[in-house]
Amino acid sequence: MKDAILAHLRYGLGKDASHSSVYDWRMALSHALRDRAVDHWIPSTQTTYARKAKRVYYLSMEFLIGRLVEDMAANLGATEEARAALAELGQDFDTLVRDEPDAALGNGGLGRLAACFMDSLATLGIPAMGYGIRYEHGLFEQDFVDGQQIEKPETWLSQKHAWEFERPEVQYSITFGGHVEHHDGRAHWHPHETVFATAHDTPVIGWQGRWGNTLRLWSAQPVKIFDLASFNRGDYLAASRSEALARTICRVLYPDDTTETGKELRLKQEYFFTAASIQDLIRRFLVTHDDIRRLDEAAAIQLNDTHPAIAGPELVRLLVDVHGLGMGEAIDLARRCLGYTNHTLLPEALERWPEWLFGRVLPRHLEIIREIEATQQAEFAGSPRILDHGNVQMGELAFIMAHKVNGVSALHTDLVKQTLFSDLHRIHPTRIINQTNGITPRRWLHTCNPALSGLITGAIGDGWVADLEQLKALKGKTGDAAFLSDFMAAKRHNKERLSNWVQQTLGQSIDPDAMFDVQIKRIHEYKRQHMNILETIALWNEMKANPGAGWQPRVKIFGGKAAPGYHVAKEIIHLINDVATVINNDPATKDLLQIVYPPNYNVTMAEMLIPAADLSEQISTAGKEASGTGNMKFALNGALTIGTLDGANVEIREHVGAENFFLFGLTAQEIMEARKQPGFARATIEKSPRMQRVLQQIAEGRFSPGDASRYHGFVGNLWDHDYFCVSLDFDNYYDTQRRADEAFGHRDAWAAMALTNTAGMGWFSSDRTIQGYARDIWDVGPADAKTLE
Ligand code: DL6
Repeated sequence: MKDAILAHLRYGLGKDASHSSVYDWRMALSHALRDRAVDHWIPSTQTTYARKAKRVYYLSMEFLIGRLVEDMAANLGATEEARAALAELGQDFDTLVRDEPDAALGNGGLGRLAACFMDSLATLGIPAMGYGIRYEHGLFEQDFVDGQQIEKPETWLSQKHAWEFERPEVQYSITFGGHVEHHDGRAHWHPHETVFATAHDTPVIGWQGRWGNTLRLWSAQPVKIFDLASFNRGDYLAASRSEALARTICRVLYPDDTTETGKELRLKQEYFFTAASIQDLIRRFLVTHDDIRRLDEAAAIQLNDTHPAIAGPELVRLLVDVHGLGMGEAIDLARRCLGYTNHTLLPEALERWPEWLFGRVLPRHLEIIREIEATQQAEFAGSPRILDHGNVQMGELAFIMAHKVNGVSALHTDLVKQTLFSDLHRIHPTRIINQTNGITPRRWLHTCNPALSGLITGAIGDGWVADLEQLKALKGKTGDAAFLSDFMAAKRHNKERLSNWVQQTLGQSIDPDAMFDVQIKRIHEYKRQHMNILETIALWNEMKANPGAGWQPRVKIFGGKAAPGYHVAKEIIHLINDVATVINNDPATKDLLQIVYPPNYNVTMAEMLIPAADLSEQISTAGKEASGTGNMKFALNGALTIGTLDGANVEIREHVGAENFFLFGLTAQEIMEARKQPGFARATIEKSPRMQRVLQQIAEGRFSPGDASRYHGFVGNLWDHDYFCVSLDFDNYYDTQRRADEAFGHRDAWAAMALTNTAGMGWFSSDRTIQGYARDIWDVGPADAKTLE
């Protein structure tokens, strides 16, 4: 390892050890690790080709991979070796780990799920490729100025990405616009614009290097660097038009995971990476097979939400226009290859494109969608339409073109059947299935929480890392006082680590003995960060009114970004920061209640916050959070959940036991009923003096001195509208928080509950989820049984 690092430093970076920066050392270490990754990766690819094994193609607009050094070293079993080699060279492994940019190629849960799935696919030895976009700028960087979010461009590619291999030879033409002619019995698409998609491959190595898969991200290149004739005429803009389009397509990740942007560029991004991926997988198929009609035997294509739903029409287009299949036959074959995962019921997140826009960008695909529509209507008269009121509905398209459609938690899947796709479900009653989400135990326990993972390994061996259900063995330890004490010592260690970081980065001092109560996720009204901050104010009021009541000290920790155009979410951020300024500086309560909101929440921050949490806030309006995966990470790391019966909370509660979960709030059914009552919020708030008082304080400017009207709109909306039903759950939430306070006061009982959470979370490994997809959707298995021995 030491020699490899030095060789990369010298020959890869042209540096000698005495003049190398942290960046140089990190690159050298990464490349030394990447060499080892390649030694697992290439044989895996060779085996897949040799056995003509079926591959999974996971198409996703987002892969929220975060930093990779630690992950790669851990999966290769090389962490200690790397640490020791660096120490001999006078370098510190952890410093290099911290130097790596956090690759934020995703918005939140959907993108992080894709990253966890890649880890599990490799660990299980299932041949797979993740396909996505190599964004030049990932999710924006968040800063707070006077308590308000400002967005700055993220720049992870300003340094070289250490892990990737550029593949200039793997390049496809992607075309847009123009018109279609029909002659010689065929369609001829004459596009107006073309860019090249070029592959960049990152190896993804499973636990203990058993298997290696590929994350292939596409970047766009101009078809000609510039048009010399236009340039010579002095028309400089025209000269670089192709270059401009290419640069724009991969420039940014859209910072919004719930609302349709309506932007032509977004449609082009979606088509760009999907078309490149489909061409690529067909080319690969034809290396080992000669009959395209058997594509489904070798390729399972999974659509991560509707963003790549154009894969259906694109595959049909290639099968018909290039490979000469009949339309009906092509549609059937495409459907056998495709699966679609739905991740949300929120109507604003369901993609639809105006037909005129869609037809302008993808004229041939619009024709094909009409054919798909006609075939569906011929077979199932009255079926819901893909083309509806002048829109192309991507949810319906994805559903109709997939042989399986899955939801991401049991409750979500039921709601998909009952609400979103109820008519399609009636027509295709076996198509919708559930695959409850999961998380990779490698990153979300083994690597992010060495204190706890070391303790667990000491007690039950390290088999749990690849077989998380082995954590069940810890249930036998819930009565073992010595083990519980070690378990809480690990938590304490993580809380101290976080407290030190908060002190260093925010200059705020927090007490590691207080309860660390954490809500980290995108800021959204349905996730109800505003209910949390209203409850914080109510608690503060009570603490001031009854100073001698023996209050349990708390640190309320928030983290999360708001979509730049989402006004209310930004207002919630401002309110949290305003409330923090007042409460954190109140001498009467500052030792009892602190609010911490570090800016720029990302995967790396999650890796530090989650192991340090005592209480996990999963408080969405029931029926709105499709699954959640943060909820799983917290419980696995020994936090108790305060939560509603929403998404995967329902299943987490079943696995850890109702007595180890702080449940509150209305059910999804009750929420739907309650909303039907006009004026429900006002009537409820009028009966809650506690909530009334909090709203009054906010409205009077208690937290915005000098700008009393700052939150009038926000408060008015809660009184008169409250679509996300904060009013209906507020008092129950407050009371449940006090139950949590009480429970935290009994440290031994709390420790046993926390350990029961860790012990009960084995089922939520993404390995289990991927086995479910492999069995129920993809019909694939490991290419080489030996890799799993
Ligand atoms: O399935 C992953 C993740 C779920 O855990 C979250 O509950 C859900 O909100 C999220 N959905 C999206 C939707 N984006 N779009 N479109 O990110 O998926």
